[in-house]
Amino acid sequence: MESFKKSCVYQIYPKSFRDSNGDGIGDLKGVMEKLDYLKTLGVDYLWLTPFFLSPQNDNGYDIQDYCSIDPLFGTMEDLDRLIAKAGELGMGLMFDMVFNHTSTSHEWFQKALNGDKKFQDYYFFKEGTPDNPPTNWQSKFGGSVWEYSEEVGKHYLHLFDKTQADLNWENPMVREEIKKVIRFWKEKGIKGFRFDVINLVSKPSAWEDDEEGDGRRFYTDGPRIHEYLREIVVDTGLDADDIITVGEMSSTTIDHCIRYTNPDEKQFKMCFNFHHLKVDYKDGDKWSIMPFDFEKLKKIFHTWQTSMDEENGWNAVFWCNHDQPRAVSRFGDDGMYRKRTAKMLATVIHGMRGTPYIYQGEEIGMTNANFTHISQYRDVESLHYFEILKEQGRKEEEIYRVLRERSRDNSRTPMQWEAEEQAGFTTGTPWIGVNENCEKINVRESLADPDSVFFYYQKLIQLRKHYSVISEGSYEPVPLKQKGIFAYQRSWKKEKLLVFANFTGKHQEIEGREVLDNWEILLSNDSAPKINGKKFVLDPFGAVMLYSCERA
Ligand code: TEU
Ligand code: CA
Repeated sequence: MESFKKSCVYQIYPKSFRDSNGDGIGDLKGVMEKLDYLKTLGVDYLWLTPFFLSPQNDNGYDIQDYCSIDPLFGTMEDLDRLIAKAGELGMGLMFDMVFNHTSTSHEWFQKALNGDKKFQDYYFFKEGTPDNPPTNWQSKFGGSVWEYSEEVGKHYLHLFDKTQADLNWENPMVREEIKKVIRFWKEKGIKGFRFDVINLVSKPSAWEDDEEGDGRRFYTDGPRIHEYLREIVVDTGLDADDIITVGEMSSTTIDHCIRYTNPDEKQFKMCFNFHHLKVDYKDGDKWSIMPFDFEKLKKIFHTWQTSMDEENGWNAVFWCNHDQPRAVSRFGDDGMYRKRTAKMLATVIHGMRGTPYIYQGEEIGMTNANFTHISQYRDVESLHYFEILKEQGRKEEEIYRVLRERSRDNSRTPMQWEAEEQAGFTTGTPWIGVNENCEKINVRESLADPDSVFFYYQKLIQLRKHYSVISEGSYEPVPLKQKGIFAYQRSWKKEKLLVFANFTGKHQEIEGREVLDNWEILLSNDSAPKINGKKFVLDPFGAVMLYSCERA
């Protein structure tokens, strides 16, 4: 297995990837069927979002039993076979560890409800009357973070859905339970672990109202977070070189992420942050839309890339996941220039310092869902916000527009394998609708076209393995006077890499680097720009990667 700096991770949302038995729900055997496809793409790790026993209120992020497989997805035998087959093909599996909360159907929570004090201490049960919750904090999915339990006569904390109760990490017994789960999967040969909203697990000692916000400032990157993470990682041996770990960090800061990922801290190998994916939130609100702010996007990338570089931190770099709208629809043109946009965005991410992540369907340029009616949506967050926005008095038409842009279901429509009805995802009725554009956008078409988005990703993955300047190089922004161009330089020993990406639908002339004619074009997303001395022209949504190596 390659080091994580040369690796690429592919994210699978099993429910929407491939259904092997026609019940409309993707499953582990379905993943198994597509391993050769993933091998052809060239990725090193397969991150599977949770397929553990769960009531599926949040599509598996509400876990009832961490060590068994939900029958919806298959059996432990299916999983063993998948681990073995992926291993033979040189791909490791990455499992999704959801330790901020459990489902309220988890045995621990059920025992707590039955009055068992030991298990009540696994969660946060706080005094309060039904109408008077302990604090005014707001859940990430809308509404209060507190739910009153008649059985216990207290409120319990849930930062997400009310069926996702937050675990009390202050309790050492909880941390031991978590270590047991990690050891269980590690012994099965799992080489990768993703930790869901892991920077939210250290809660404050005092519970107070937040007069400025939704409460996140009290529990995000909380007081004992670094101590907890180090303890979990060291005690389970996740700091070993052959293990890859990534923390999902919600509303975090660069300083914390440096600590989360600097090897001296013995925490994670890398982390996700989401600041670059909020540049189209009007006034920071996910449910108010505006065109994305390119200058802000550029600044965020440049700042994170340089700071993590300077302090020996490491980023997971990405545009897409199962919580985000599709990047081609969001940051470019998903009509006429769809393929070019997809490749341009890929160039930006895959040239960066960090480990790139690809979300299923991104490699064929899949777009947003374009749902038009609430009955098509499945996500608990979208369903909640549909009601909340209505209560706020927003017009239905506007709410639909917001959901079309912001719903997490945009990325959860079935993977498009074929042009046929149901996109080759299932022979039955899919649990969520297939995008109508599967006729045009699908894997079969991509594999038949040597110029496809798929083969472009394949190339980018190979380049990272081949060129140390991509996997190891330092990062420096390239300032340009043109608007809408994202540019940076990577440097490693005698090698240099320059990346230019045009986020606009116009031709743009790039000028000013004297040495340009000594550069070789490694890759470009359309017709290669002709470099004329110090100048060249980038096509609409064009991107180019240039390479130079000083010879002694
Ligand atoms: O998501 C964390 C998270 O806070 C966001 O991505 C969230 O979905 C969004 O900001 C709400 O606007 C993780 C998982 O990736 C997500 O699928 C789960 O729903 C969530 O944790 C709870 O486990
Ligand atoms: Ca199935």
